[in-house]
Amino acid sequence: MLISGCSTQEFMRFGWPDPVTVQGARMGQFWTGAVISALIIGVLVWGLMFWAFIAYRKRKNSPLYPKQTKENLPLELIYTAVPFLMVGVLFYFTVTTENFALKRDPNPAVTIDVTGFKWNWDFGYQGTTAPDGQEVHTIGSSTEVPVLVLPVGQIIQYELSSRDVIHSFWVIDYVFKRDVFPDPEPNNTQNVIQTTITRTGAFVGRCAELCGTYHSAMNFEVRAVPQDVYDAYIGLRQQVNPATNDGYTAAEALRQVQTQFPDCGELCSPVATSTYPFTTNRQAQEASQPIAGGN
Ligand SMILES: [Cu+2]
Repeated sequence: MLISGCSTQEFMRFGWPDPVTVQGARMGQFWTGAVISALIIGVLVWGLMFWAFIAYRKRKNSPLYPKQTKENLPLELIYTAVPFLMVGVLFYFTVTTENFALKRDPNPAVTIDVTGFKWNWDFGYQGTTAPDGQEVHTIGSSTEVPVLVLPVGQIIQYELSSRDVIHSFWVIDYVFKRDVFPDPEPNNTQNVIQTTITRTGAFVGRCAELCGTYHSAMNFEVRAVPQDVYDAYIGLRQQVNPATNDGYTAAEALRQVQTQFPDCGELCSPVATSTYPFTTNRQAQEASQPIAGGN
């Protein structure tokens, strides 16, 4: 265990992924606390067990049956009260962590309309106007993974809805997912979530609710960039691209941003870098990837 090469920071996460959001970090603290408390209780229980095994082991002159005892009121009260106390403490931290992760600020910096459909995602930036008069949209297709460009350090609101069946919005590095319903807010479900991303990067997102044939193709990417890069990107998306005489697509805008911010590099890649489109043509897929040993 000691030489397996974990850093202390990694070790103290006890398998929790390195979070990229404020909410994920808070949930990670709860996880670490819960594991440490469980280990303390575990050591206590194991200790008592092994002490009993050794102290009361069978000896040469042991009686056939150990002395039978019954009814110890103080002891019974303690072993009823202590588990209640432990459940209570876990319950308290569960509720406060949940409240923190689901807290909604009334004034998010960016609000995204997330629409799941069979079988991709459509991301609309509220409060923006593309040259066609509509909200700026990034829509995925079977050949292009949609890249959702977002600023770091800001409160981002996601308003989730579906055009057809139930999907699930899951960015793995957020350590959080939420189902996406065709009819928002039925049965008191809350289809609005917020996150604050703490570092730049490309984070893969997936649909986490089996929704049909090409469910596995519903990949997307969150591209968390510095505020000035985001401002340049969203500014371009609202302009006409002189090269095409049409609004800038997400890829065209990213390529343009890459020239404005030479340091941005891979972070401003016009295509997704954390995942890739799936081949949806089954025959072509079989032809290009013959199954080993099969025919
Ligand atoms: Cu789906």
